[in-house]
Amino acid sequence: MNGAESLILTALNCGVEVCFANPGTTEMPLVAALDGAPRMRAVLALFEGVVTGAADGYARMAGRPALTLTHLGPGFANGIANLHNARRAHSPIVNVIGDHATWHLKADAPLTSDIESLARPVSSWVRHSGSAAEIAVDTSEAVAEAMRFPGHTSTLIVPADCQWTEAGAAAGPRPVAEPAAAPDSGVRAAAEALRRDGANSVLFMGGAALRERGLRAAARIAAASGCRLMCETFPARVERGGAMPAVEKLPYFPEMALDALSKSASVILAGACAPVAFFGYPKMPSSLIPEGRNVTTLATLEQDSALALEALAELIGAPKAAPALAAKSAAARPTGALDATTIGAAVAAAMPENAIVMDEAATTGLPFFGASLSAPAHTYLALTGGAIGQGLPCATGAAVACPDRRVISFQADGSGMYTVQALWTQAREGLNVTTLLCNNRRYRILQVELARAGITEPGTTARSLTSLGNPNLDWVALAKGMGVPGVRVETAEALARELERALKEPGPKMIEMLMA
Ligand SMILES: Cc1ncc(C[n+]2csc(CCOP(=O)(O)OP(=O)(O)O)c2C)c(N)n1
Repeated sequence: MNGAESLILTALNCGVEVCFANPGTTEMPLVAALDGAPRMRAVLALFEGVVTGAADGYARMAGRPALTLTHLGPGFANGIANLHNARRAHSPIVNVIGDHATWHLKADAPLTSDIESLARPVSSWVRHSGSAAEIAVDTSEAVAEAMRFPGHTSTLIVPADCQWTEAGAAAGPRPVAEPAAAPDSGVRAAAEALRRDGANSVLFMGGAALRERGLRAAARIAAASGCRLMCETFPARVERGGAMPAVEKLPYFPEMALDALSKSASVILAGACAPVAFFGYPKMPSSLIPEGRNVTTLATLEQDSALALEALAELIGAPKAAPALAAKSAAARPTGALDATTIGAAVAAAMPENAIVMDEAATTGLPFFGASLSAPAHTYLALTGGAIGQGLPCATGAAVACPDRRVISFQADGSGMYTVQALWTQAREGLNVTTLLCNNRRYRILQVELARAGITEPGTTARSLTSLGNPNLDWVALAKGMGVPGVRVETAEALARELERALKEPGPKMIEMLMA
């Protein structure tokens, strides 16, 4: 067995079964090793941003890492933006990067670069394998580090000669520590805050608190105390709809977020950091918690927030089961032109049970989260790190992880163009992804930001730099060129009809929503 074979077999031994890849010459032994290991599903993506974004989507849904396989420094660098998003989502990922043969590095061949320096900002663990014999143990450690709660990115750099040289046997998995329990003092302090401030408090949640167990405990706490349930503006994963409790999202713009939190005397953090503004604006604070509020940490992101929420529910004597939600009337089907409100309502009304929604719909996506509360049970994924171009790849990875679930890729046009190649991977792998493309032919958020900065009459250049017209993008044609059938709609009625049809058919589909 050579080093490359020991890497793939060790990864399999550790429960890693998917490799999103865009390889080159320095990864040829690994490609050959994948050829000999059919249990490892190898998925080709035509840009490294798709490779890493797909690994993020896979990890969020599977709860375990995929491998990414990229080529030297430049190939890996193409994938960094989505690794940044994955780091913010705390997704477990194991990056494997080929490097030149050890003895060839000093020749400074054209593709030589400092791979470790590129990897470090997006990896909690980086190792350059020193020999073929070490690769198995290195791989096992990389997987264990990725699985360390709440999830991390490991990067293993493997020189080509270490891959092709004879190695020892593959390694087995290393034990992964359980998440740390939150201290009792935090539970007691949160109970005290709820006793004092009751309905004037907010339970602000992120991470594991937004999964089913945490949300059920949060609903019990809200029933007993009257507190408000809120989540991060861009959560990695939330269970929503069906029997899940009503959780509000903290608004994006700082004025609105400060206003939302100003109504409460206490903010209790569960699996989330204290919220900060996405950007600094003149005369605006970084913190989104208004001054004078009481901030209590029930559980940090690194601690078991679901367990802490259950302990808090017990301590305050909350009802044993989450109260039943008021019966929801079926959402009314919108009619007429397509805007953010009609699109949000139409999507929420058409969603099947157990769907996965990847929301990179940017400004068009805003009303959807509220509307989705009345949809059947589903999983909601957001763009966590603000680096756009994550939606189509993440939806792709989620569909690989969950072949039995329908994935709705709710996608803004400008962001979609960064990693549009993901559609080709969806077609090739036959993935059940329905892309709902919000074609507003502009970078609308940037136009909003210009207006917020007081530039109400942007000049020719500012208008040109925030417009996607001239020429207009034809998304049905783009999708068709990558093997994904598509249709264009211009009304809410047509959207509802096409979405219903697409969700019954196997394989990927593009619905281009031409907005008013
Ligand atoms: C990697 C990266 N590059 C650039 C930006 C800056 N940026 C933020 S939003 C945006 C445009 C978003 O436009 P679109 O996706 O069409 O959504 P819309 O605002 O129209 O709803 C850009 C360029 C970013 N956030 N990330």
